[in-house]
Amino acid sequence: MTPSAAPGRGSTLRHLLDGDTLVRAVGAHNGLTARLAERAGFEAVWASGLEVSASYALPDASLLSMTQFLDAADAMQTAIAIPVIADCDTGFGGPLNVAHTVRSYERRGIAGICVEDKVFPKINSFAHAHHALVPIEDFTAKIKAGKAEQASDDFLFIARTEALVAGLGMDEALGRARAYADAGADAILVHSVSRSPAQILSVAAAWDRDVPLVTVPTTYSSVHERQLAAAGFKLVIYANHGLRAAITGVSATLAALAEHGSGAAVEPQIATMSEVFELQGSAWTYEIH
Ligand code: SPV
Ligand code: MG
Repeated sequence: MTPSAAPGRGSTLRHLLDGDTLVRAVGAHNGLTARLAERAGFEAVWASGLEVSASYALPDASLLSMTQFLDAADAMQTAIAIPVIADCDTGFGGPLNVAHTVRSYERRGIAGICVEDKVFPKINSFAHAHHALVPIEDFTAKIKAGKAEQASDDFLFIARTEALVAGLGMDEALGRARAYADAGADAILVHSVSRSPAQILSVAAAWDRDVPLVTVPTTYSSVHERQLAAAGFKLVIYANHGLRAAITGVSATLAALAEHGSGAAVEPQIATMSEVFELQGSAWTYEIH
């Protein structure tokens, strides 16, 4: 069976989240980077808004359209057999937009989406700026509209609160997380941009709903998966590590190429054409005459 014909990516993701082990997702922005994530052994791919925006050399600030994000997620899900979780930022508008988003992503076979409680247009959580949130009732209305729209029970709706990113404190973060779980979200992501995992570990310690918790340890990268699993997290998302590796690797290679004036200078450190063909699923082998 080709990856695009594989059934039920949402059900695969649900099954993984029901299990005892921490599920690991990694960020990607196109079919190739999704395939690299799958090849590295991750169980899911995060169709990262930051990565997709960066792939257009644009800021992560609600600049791309829903269709552009959807096409990117579709290319990823088509390339791989593991589930894609699509970062849908604020859901591209109000409850009607969220319902349309759910319908559109589900129809394209994507396993699930994540929607956050920032005001549209949003800016990336790492931006040193004011992060405004919509009122709780506005966001629970989006969750309910999205959940009411899905055609199968399998599609996953992850609700994300930016309360800690906005500096609103633990009570606000937990209050919002509980309200979102009670509104029907399938999993909750409490985002944090703290340097220390302490904040996020406190969230897990206080969590009192039977809804899985998701974490994105970008700034608190010192934390180990063992700690996250022991704290009760079900899903860890390494949101942008592939993108950052690509920037470093491509920059170093192109700088060396520019300096040496010969492809031979970089040949040992770049993928072979055979590997490129293999990643493309090419039906032929590479031949040099
Ligand atoms: C993304 O990868 O686009 C995310 C995670 O939403 S973060 O960049 O930390 O906001
Ligand atoms: Mg994002």
